[in-house]
Amino acid sequence: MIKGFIFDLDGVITDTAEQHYVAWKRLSDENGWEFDREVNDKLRGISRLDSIKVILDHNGLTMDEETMANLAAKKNEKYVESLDDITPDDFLPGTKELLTHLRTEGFHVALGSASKNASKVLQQLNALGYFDIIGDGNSVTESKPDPAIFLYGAEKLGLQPEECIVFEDAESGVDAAKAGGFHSVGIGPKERVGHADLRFDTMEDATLFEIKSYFKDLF
Ligand code: B16
Ligand code: MG
Repeated sequence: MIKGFIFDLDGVITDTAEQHYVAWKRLSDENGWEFDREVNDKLRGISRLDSIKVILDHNGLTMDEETMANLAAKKNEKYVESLDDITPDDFLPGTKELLTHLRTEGFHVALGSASKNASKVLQQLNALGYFDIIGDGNSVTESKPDPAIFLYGAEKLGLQPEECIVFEDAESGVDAAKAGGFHSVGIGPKERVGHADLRFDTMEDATLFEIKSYFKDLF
């Protein structure tokens, strides 16, 4: 029986990938590293520290943990500055409607994001009221594809993984949902999230009607 939903943030609730891109690009330019949108797409859903490791690896560079942490902190300063520009108009199309529908029908809802800035983003969107629990990069130490963040959300909601559907736009996020025993909905192309139980191209397609029709034996 489905009683709860756990949503990833970037790529599901709103699209902060562009702000992440601009901040990493500025840091890369300052340091003479090569960084483009293709590399940025590999950072989808992975933690800040894992992201800098991907960028350094792409440039054939290695650094000690402290230097990497300092550089990642610099990127974060740039990223956080840009979050002030997010407004309640920046929900991905369809997302607000789904969250409202879930509230009306009395489902439990949690956030399960890798971002340490998730609360700030939800605040800017005026979206905090849609969530019973905020699970973010500060809640657990293990990153996706480890299921820790989703297990945290389910536990705080008082639910078992099999009672929850996870929404994810990242390959590692769908891997994490599956590893934790959750039902999964992938948002994005088949090549990225085709391994989810159910996949939609966009959040606009992901209506509660469609979800209930697919998981009909679980509602
Ligand atoms: P921060 P999600 C992820 O968000 C982003 O997709 C990823 O690009 C970012 O590195 C990660 O959050 C950490 O974000 O630097 O703000 O802690 O998709 O898990 O909501
Ligand atoms: Mg995401």
